[in-house]
Amino acid sequence: MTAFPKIAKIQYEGPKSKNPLAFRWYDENEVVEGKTMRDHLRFSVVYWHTFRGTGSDPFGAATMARPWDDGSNSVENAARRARAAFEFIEKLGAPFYAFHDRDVAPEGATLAETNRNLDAVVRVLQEEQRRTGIKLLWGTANLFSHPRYMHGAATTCNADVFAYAAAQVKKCLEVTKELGGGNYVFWGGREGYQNLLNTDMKRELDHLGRFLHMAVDHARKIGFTGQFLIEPKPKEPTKHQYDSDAAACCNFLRAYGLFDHFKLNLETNHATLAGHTMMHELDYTAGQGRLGSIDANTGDLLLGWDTDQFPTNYYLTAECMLVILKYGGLAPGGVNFDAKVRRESFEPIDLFHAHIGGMDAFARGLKIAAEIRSEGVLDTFVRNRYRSWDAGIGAEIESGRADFASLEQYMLGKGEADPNESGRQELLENIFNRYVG
Ligand code: XLS
Ligand code: NI
Ligand code: NI
Repeated sequence: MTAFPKIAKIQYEGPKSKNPLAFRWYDENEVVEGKTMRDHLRFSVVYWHTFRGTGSDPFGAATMARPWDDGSNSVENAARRARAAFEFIEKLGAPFYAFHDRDVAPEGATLAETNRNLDAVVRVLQEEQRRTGIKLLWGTANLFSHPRYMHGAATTCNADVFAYAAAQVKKCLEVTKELGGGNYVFWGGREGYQNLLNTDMKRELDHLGRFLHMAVDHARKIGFTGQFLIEPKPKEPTKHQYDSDAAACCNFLRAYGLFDHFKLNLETNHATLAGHTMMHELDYTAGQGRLGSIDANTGDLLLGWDTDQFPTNYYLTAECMLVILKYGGLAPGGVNFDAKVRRESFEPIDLFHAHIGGMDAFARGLKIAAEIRSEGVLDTFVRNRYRSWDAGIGAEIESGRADFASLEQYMLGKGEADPNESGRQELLENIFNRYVG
């Protein structure tokens, strides 16, 4: 049985191609800045949207046509779906995938039964990984769908639910290790609050810190050496998510002694929900030495929630790649398409169109960013803009040799600061356009 009988392996055909089932920019073997596109971008397909997304929304039922999926909760159906997923990822030519424990295998009546279901599907995943060479970018536990998690998981008011979540993450960590996952992600799920009148925020944050320390300890115990990642998001499903943005995550990690154990998995639509650009979140995080991986998607300017659309905008991808290249890449992280097709795009072929578009947009962004870097116009401008710090008073301040008194002395002698120069924003935007156009 094949899930996508009419589709052959997607090939690179170059920018002039009009074939909707070919890459125009993503040539996995093309070398950019000394590395292949495949190694720069490390594309990953998400299991949850791509193979579990039904197209249902608060106003209507499922729309997706997925002929390989009988809609049942059986382990057999889960196994068949896993094989379809690997056929898709293989034909697409993405080297990685990512999953939540509960989207690969069905929840059972008890934790033990659920774990058995997961083990059964993990065997299929293992087989398919071996057959195709596709690797697991990251695993994660779904600690938000089941009603038991209504008040959160690590930050719930119900200690039993915390214990359940711990058991679930323990198992998911072990499975991620078994499958050779390079990373393990914690997205905050329902870790946050709807109303402070019923919430002990300090206690909840302390519990989250405790939970993540337990995860670090268990990873050490079982010899899991993958990278732990936290994924910031400011709202949805709760009004205020604790991991609201990159800065909040870094502060939380520092406050709870977890900074060295975690990096961040940044998602474009989460950045914009937080009132930031993705470039801001990337630049801030990388500057803190905490850039781990990205969830590639985009939001809609007119909608205020996580619409998780596929990225197609070259400006966005070029901005992302500029920061990623500047800080030396994402490995062992990658570019993970945490994105879903619209509910009106219900045919299996739409999954190909969506991913091909996203991969091409990032490949194009990579090339634009590399060209900008090779010509160095922006770098030169920025370096020159800060030249007052390279010598004289600036160097004294940066090296810690200056204090308020010495700076007062300096300024009393000089009388007035050196004049400012133009920031040239419009010129730089025009220069950026030269590369994108
Ligand atoms: C939800 C998150 C989620 C994580 C994985 O908004 O993006 O999909 O990436 O739990
Ligand atoms: Ni995500
Ligand atoms: Ni998201």
